[in-house]
Amino acid sequence: MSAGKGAPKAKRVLLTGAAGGVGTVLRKLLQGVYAELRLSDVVEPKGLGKDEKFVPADLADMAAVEKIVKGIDGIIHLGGVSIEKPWEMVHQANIVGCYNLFEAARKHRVKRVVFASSNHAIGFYRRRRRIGTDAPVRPDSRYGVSKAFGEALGALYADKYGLRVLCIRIGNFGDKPADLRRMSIWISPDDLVQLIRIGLEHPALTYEIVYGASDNARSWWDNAAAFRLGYKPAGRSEDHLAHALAGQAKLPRDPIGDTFQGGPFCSDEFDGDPETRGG
Ligand code: 15L
Repeated sequence: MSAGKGAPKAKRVLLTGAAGGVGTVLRKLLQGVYAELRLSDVVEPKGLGKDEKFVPADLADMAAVEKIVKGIDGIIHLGGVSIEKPWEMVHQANIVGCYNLFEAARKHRVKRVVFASSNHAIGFYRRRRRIGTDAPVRPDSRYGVSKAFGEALGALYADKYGLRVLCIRIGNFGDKPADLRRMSIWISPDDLVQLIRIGLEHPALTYEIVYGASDNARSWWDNAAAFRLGYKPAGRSEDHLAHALAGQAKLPRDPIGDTFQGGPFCSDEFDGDPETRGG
């Protein structure tokens, strides 16, 4: 299927986490693509245009979540905490919040959810491993566990309640890869939009996990599931190697982080034996 410009504009789409780093870029790239793009977050996004619709909601508040989901066909769920945090914060935003989102979607007959999962659901695999989306999760943080939870919840709501769900294990989103780890996991904004549109529009999608990665020569991941759905990444991290090397030179030494795909998320709080731990 073509996920390019000019595809159907009939859908009413909700973007959660609209005020965050990824949401701020996506909200601009998705303008005019769908009939409605409803934005939500706990705080109002900066520079909101007159024609942009924003409805605030705390994901941990089910009544508020039901309100933002009402009348929507498809959800891009970026909301929640996006890095490692104390358990209480991860629990409220990414466990309770994610449950509320899927449950409200079911109640209000939303057809599709694109769930922003993360490479940190599989961060404890070694860098020498090449893994597909069928490898067991290997979270590197409480945050990574919450993303694995979201993927599992998505499978339940797809298999039991007929929702169409795409989980995108986003690597690192940005204009350029910031360091050597990101050379392997980088995704350009346009490539992420392509994957999101596959999630919102592909006629054969039921439930799938894909890697949110551009065409990276150093990738650790087999993204066959995305390619089967027609994904054709255009970004190539090798084109930005000089930028990544410059960023890498500024980083502190991190031998544990450098062993595993999740990098600093793995070395943070690490209290084990890197020889025998991880996948
Ligand atoms: C993520 O999941 C985070 O949301 C983002 O802030 C980056 O840390 C990214 O992973 C990464 O691994 O670079």
